[in-house]
Amino acid sequence: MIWDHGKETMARGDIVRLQLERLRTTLGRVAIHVPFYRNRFKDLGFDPSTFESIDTLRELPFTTKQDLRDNYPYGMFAVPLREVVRIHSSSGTTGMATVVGYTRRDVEVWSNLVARILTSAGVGAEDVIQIAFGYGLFTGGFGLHYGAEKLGASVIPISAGNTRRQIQIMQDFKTTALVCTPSYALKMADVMMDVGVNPSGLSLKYGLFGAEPWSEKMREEISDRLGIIATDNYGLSEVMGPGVAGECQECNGLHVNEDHFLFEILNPDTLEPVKPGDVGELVITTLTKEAFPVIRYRTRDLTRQILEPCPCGRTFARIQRIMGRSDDMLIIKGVNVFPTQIESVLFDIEGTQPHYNLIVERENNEDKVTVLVEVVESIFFDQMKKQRTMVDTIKKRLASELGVGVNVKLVEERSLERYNGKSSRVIDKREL
Ligand code: DLL
Repeated sequence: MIWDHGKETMARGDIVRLQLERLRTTLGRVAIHVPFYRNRFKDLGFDPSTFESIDTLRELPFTTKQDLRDNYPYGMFAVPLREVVRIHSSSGTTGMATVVGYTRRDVEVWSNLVARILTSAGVGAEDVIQIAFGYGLFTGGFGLHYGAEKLGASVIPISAGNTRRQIQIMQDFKTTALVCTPSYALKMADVMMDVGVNPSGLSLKYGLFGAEPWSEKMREEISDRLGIIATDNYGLSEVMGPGVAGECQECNGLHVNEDHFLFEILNPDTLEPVKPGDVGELVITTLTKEAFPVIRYRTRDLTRQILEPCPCGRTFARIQRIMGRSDDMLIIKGVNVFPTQIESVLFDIEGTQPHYNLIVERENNEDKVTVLVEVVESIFFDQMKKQRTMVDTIKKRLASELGVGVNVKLVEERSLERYNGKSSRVIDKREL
């Protein structure tokens, strides 16, 4: 099923034409209504009414999180507050939060885009969707909620936390689709085991997970343990929230809603486009947002475009799952490492649990990483020799996969923190 067949299967030429038309309108609107953009355009001598080709966008400057902070709270809004019907805020995990607004039409578009993502993940009007994202300033709860209602599904707005109750409700209300962060899904699987609930006795069929980076191995783990099709969906508050991109049931990359967002993938150092298919930073321009349009917003998220057409029939370009944020990248002896790469290796080693922390310290101007990984009881309480063999195995596998060595420490099952929302597995002890 495709939610918006007319749009989601458009021919490339039509997509580009629509993008150009919408881009021209957006540039014109921000030039009139947002002093930040008006001044920038003036300094550049750029007149949006002469905008003829999408390539020209590259001549415009980026919008960064700092720009949004400098204009806190409402300086980047393109409409008066009278027209704003909703306000959300980014999670502020990397500093001061930013504030975003939506007009009634923005909320309508948002709901439709999330309905697309739910549909592409296999969910329909007959489904019972348990939304275990936080409701509040975070866009996850309300974003998915409005999309699920638009779809006509039965929505359980349970929000995050109180895991035993989540499981009880899942049983009683016969939830068919679970929506939360991947780390929370894993926690639910653990708690199900604790309380003796067998996931195969539940009605769950689908899991839509997002809001944080996760690996392919983690997808396998969640799918196997909960017996569901687990799909990835991506978004960010500054651009809209969830609904920017989502996977179809091919589970091989996320379709970007290209009729509403123009994406570029750039080399984060040179800020030039990468070669098609190469990894780079995602930069997004909104094409239809009324209250909070952004031009060339630097997401800091790293991904690559998947160039092959998707068998599902959707023509919107696909991006690979987000590897991580450029700010989360560790540089160990000059080698770039993402936490999700470490996760993939750990998930593959028998005896480890899919729970880990990375402690990052700085020694002689280099990052030093210690991986704390939970191991099953039988290993943790076993003789030293077995433990040492396990540490060696993990170290070797990590070294061969990452191309650089890290320290490894085994910890007892269930000793590391579990997360209801976005996980924070990196414990940064560097004084930068
Ligand atoms: O996390 C929006 C969202 C809610 C997306 C629910 C999907 C589902 P923020 O709190 O502003 O918004 O955080 C945005 O989270 O720049 C990425 O670094 C990360 N992120 C979001 N989705 C994914 C994903 C929401 N599927 C930031 N994979 C983004 C990896 C993700 N990282």
